[in-house]
Amino acid sequence: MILMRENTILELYETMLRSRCLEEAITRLWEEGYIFGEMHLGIGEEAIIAGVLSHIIPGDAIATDHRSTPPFLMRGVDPEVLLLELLGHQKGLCLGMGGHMHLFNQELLLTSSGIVGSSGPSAVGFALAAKYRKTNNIAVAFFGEGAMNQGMLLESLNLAASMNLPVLFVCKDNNWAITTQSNEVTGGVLLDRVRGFGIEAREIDGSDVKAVWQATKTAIPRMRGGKKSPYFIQAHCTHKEGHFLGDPLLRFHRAPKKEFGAVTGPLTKSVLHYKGGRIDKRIGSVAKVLSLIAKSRMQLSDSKDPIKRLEKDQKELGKQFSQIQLAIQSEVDALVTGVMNTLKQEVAQ
Ligand SMILES: Cc1ncc(C[n+]2csc(CCOP(=O)(O)OP(=O)(O)O)c2C)c(N)n1
Ligand SMILES: [Mg+2]
Repeated sequence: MILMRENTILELYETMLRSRCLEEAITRLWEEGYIFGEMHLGIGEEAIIAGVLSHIIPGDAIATDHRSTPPFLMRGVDPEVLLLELLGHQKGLCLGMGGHMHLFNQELLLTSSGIVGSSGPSAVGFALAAKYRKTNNIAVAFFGEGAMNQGMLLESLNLAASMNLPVLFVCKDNNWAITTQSNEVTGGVLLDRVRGFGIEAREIDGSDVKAVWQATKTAIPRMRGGKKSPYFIQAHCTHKEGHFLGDPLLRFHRAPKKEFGAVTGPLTKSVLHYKGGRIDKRIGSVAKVLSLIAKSRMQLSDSKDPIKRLEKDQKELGKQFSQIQLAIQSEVDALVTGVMNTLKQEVAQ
């Protein structure tokens, strides 16, 4: 194990917390109706993004999925420009047309897409360019475990292996793909699948930022070296907001009385409807929905929260953590107030 300096731990904490506070502010803006459409947050995966990106150097490329706010923020995109993008403003990162999912930054070689699995081909392209240009840069692909069943991601693993491309594949495994539990739709063992391509792979606890930092610190120098080769990390995590903000599975746990009728009404109707499948099948489906709601509860637990985990693991840094909390919260508050005031003035003009 490589020794971690106290400063590194504090920097990782600050990076994760800035992302968390910004996404909590985004949650409020979404709830107030300022941000339109579905909103997928990276709350719960901050340790994976922070731990990996802390080893990135200029010229490295990052391709990410629909949970793009943490990687874009942590890679150095101005948070104001990022927030304006989510608000659909023309001064946003992609002129307000990309939303939170379809983003690009040429200077930082940073891209995101809502097409599940597409970070694989993007990262392979970036890595091929780095290889042709004979730089020591790498490309990182972030994706969920659901994407591991997408053909294009498997093709990317194959190409990266056969062409010796320096791609770090980072699978953020929360075991859910929207409302599907991934172990129900995934054959075999993911690491075995990856090793079948001849790619070195390891599994870590993605809620432990120190574990992610260590794993990446070990993997990346080998990828930058003479023998370019891909590497795969499977990092387990939990999304505390479920698939997206307002996730119906979690809404039930948060306000059971209020949601009871909203859930049971349509389910009862679907069982009693005069048309449809056999009654035993219908009852089976209802039981499956109810069991999914019950299982989704575990996502609400704090036990896999990477920020709380670091606070618990490094109790001796409590004082410094508190100072960082105060500073980051006021930084994000000032950012959001400033942006919203500017927008309100623009609307009033
Ligand atoms: C090619 C494609 N198929 C389906 C979808 C719909 N979709 C959006 S997110 C998602 C689940 C992705 O699961 P995972 O990759 O595990 O990421 P997570 O949301 O769990 O972080 C699906 C199926 C899509 N956006 N793109
Ligand atoms: Mg998933």
